[in-house]
Amino acid sequence: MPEAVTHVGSGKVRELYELDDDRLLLVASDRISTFDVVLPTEIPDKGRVLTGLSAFWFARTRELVPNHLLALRDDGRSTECRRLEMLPLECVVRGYLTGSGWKDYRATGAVCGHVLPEGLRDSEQLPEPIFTPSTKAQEGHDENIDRERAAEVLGQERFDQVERISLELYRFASAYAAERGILIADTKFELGLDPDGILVLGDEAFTPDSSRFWPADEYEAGRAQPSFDKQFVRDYCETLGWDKTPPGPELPADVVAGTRARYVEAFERLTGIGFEAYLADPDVALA
Ligand code: PZK
Repeated sequence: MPEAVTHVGSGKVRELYELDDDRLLLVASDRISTFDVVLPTEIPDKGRVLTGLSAFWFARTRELVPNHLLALRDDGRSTECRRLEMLPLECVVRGYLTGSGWKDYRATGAVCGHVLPEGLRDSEQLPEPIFTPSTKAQEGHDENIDRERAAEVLGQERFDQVERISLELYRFASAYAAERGILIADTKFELGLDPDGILVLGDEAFTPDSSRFWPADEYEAGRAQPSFDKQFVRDYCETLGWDKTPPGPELPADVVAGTRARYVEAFERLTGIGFEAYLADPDVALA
């Protein structure tokens, strides 16, 4: 008899269920989005790769900040989590200038109130990583907010703590990943409070869906970087002349296989764990 669970939320490619008053179940599907559109074709095991990676990072950052992970289920794609009071903003850290950061910099010379040196190029590494929070949009894109506004929303003391922890997490994971050939250009976390008011890391952490992963050996400032995980999908979509509005195109088998292989490669490089070993026993990601 399956347990009765209430669906409490959907992300683009994940679902959230209530297990009881204190616990949620976060389930990562094999769906993939590109250009902000979820495609009709799934990437087999993508949800397991992302869940395993996130669990790996949670286990390795628990001394920096506690996290919501309670248990990994045997299916490899579902995690039981502590229910938190989530902060009303997205915690973004950027180590490289890309996406909306690059756009804001070109327009204003600053990103979320961080005034940056002149003359930085597309995808260039920043002198120091910066904390660039954004609002949680109900639909559409999150909007960058400056640090003054974020400090108003959270209170100065909590803001300072959130910024410090976000930067520590990014520095730890980006250094670790860079040694394994993957640049984490930027990343987004969700932090929440437990019933004692302790700051806890929730959601997923340092997955290719919550971060931009770039292949280190192809990195070159001054141009857009290939995506470690989604580049085959993007390249294929560009051959179609698709206007990037829903519905998205079906993916051919070779694009699916190549993309699956890239996700598995990211998992194995970062964790040092064989993906088959993870499937046999997901708890190896926590060891
Ligand atoms: C929570 N989201 C976003 C993520 C979705 C929705 N531990 C937690 N406690 C309370 N709330 C949340 C979490 C977490 N994680 C996260 N919404 C609520 C979200 C993934 C899938 F459907």
